[in-house]
Amino acid sequence: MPNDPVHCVLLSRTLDLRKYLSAEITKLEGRVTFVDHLGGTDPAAVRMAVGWFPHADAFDHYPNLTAACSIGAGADSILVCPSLREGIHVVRVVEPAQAQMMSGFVIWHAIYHQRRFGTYLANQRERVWKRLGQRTAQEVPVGILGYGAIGARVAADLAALGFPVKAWSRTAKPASAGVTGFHGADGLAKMLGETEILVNLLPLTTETRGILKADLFSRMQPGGYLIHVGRGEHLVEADLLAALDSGQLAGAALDVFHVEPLAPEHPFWGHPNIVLTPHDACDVSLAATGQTILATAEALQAGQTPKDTVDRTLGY
Ligand code: NDP
Ligand code: OXD
Repeated sequence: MPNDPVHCVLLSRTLDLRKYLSAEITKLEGRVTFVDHLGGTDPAAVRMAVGWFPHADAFDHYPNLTAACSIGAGADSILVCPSLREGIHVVRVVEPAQAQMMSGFVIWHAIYHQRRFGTYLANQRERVWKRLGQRTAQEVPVGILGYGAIGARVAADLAALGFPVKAWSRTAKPASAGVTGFHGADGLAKMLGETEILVNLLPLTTETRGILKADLFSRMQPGGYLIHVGRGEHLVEADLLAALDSGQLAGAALDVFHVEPLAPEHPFWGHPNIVLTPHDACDVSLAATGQTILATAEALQAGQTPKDTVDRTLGY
């Protein structure tokens, strides 16, 4: 006997999820029934949600909801929702293809810094013919904050290109080719002292909010470069501007911001040493999101904990 479709409510105050997920909603018909928030469906029939920045009281409306899927790798936009009660499984999307795309994005910025493309672009605008000198990848040490699904791929790819790579995680990791692992506060201090390019791939949690600040920048090698693709709230924006002004950092690549979209008057836009992108390093594919939603619905029907459920006590 096939199971009845699982009712899944779409919860977002920033995105039209019905439009965003339309192809997957059609594909999953018969297995998952998608309903709109406060759209007239019996709230007691709703078993799960798919969400991205849900309204503050969203979960209060659905007494039998036991799982909420993010549409991204990070689940922080759901975890911070005040109405998310105990016992709701929060699920994120883990997709190797996203890790590969993120890696390409980080590599581009690492080489931009190593080969001084920012200066070449500025010189071109002024018609200046000037050779700037060359450094091999081996001369440019990289530190990665976050050695998880994405950080591990980025670390391995940068190491394969010849960069000396160090990666920092919460728990100790086994040694792996070309990448030295660090963990804990001492590990971070040690890694930073040997880091010129710092890549942020941490999840946003109570422990990591505001981690990119003056003290951290001051412990990196002078003239360093920040590649920030985690979450906007990891960064103390004024501290970044001060580190760029003092030359402690030579530049920064920023993909995520406290407030998105970034306000037109924000100083980051016009800064000569910042390259910014609109939270576009790499989305998970819609197909992967659809698979996560379906797998979560099937787990609920089987009475199991969904795959890729985050640890709510750790916040990722
Ligand atoms: P994972 O959960 O797989 O990895 C997280 C890593 O961070 C783990 O290595 C974990 O350590 C480490 N970590 C967490 N907390 C701490 C801490 N307090 N101290 C030290 N290390 C810590 O996440 P993903 O790799 O899949 O994604 C990382 C983040 O990247 C996402 O949460 C999201 O914010 C961001 N992202 C941004 C995108 C963009 O377009 N800009 C796209 C996709 C993701 P341990 O291994 O010990 O658990
Ligand atoms: C994600 C993102 O978390 O796109 O996947 O930021």
